Amino acid sequence: MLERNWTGTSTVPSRGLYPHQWSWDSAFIAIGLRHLSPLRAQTELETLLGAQWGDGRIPHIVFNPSVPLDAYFPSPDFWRSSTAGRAVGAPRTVQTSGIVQPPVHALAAWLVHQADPGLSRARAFLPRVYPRLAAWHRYLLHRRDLGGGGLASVVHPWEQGMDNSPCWDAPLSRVPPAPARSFRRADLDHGAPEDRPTDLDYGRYVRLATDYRDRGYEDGPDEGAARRASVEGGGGRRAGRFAVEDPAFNALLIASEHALARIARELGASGTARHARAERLTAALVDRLWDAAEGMFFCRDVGTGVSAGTGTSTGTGTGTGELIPERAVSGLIPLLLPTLPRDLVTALVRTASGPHFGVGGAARLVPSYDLTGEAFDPHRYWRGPSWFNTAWLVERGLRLHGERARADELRGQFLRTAGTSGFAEYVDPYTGEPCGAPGFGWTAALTLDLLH
Ligand code: 9WN
Repeated sequence: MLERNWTGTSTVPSRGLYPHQWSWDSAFIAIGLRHLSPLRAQTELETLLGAQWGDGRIPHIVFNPSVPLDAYFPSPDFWRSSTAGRAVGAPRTVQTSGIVQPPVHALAAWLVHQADPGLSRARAFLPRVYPRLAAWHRYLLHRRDLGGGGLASVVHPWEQGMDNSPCWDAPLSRVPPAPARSFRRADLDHGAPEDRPTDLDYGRYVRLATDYRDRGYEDGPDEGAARRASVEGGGGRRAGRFAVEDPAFNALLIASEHALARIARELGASGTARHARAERLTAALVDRLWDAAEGMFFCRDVGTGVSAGTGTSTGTGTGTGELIPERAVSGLIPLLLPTLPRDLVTALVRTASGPHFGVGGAARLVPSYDLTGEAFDPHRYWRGPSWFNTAWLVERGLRLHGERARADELRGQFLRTAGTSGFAEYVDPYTGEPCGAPGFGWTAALTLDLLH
């Protein structure tokens, strides 16, 4: 799979449906590739980082210029990165999207280095990627703290990577959809409509991306202005209609911050300040997104018209700056964090194996959404199906916290289901039936990782 999806400088998630380079896909793919070819794994990350913007953002798609424009929507002529994003430092020579995806990259870079430290040192891999990864985290922590509580916000469902999760239903309902006739969905040339987001979802995705592009991909005032505004009591940055603090996105940022600390140490600097920042972020994550009664993390809605909440109570979720009471796999992923308080670990493990997710019981892998939830659909993308990258993250978290038997069980299920599904993009959480694209990059790569 990984040979077939390799383009010479990076790996596509799937030849048909996703013919370009995707940001978090590349990080997961590098984590698997390191066992096969550490050089290719390094190259995968270097290619992605080569498309980084001047303000530090790593774009969610790096377009392959030899792929026809109509092969994927939205294409480079929609994003217009090199012109619309000029003020915030979009690269001139490579075309990219203007939004981001979860920051798995520093974690991936550290794991790739560890697979072959000799090659890594000979190629000065870490000295070259470290400043870029540091700038990426700086962008997220400074430009994207839209809720004012220290966490990064996503400004589009595509940024969080779980595109049509029911978590987005309430905040997205504030977004008027772009007219269906204003764009053509190339995804439906490859995927079954009942496995994909709806046309109404797409209308809203297009509206949000168009508005962001038309604002020149600006995220808000500079740091000095933000500080002045907060001293004057006006809040910090400028959140748009859609702005959400997501537990998985922030947990991956924290895990990557710990990895950056290790990279700094390897390069002869001190990692202490970074570990300390990761600790502060863990505390902010717990303070802002943990729901003790539900035993899991939720998203917080901080979009326009929504004042940044400070408490942890669950509200109705729409327009109030409160938690969005939808149980999704994203809320289990902070299990990955090394310094999560023990009582939260215990509660998360209980929630994962209980009726809502059925991990190790009724479900295969980890369903993307609450099995008992009203919006649950076993085939529709991130509204129920099990995905391999999230199962890999939960497996890692279980193992880290000493839940060896549960981790072994999940690993076994992962490997069996990956094989029988033809390395599918995602599967029905009850039957394991393959859905979405076959021969999917991160499914193959993470299989390799679990085999090692
Ligand atoms: C939009 C590439 C990407 C993944 C996302 C997944 C899907 C794209 C789409 O495919 O999103 O970015 O066109 O649906 O949801 O997680 O990175 O594999």
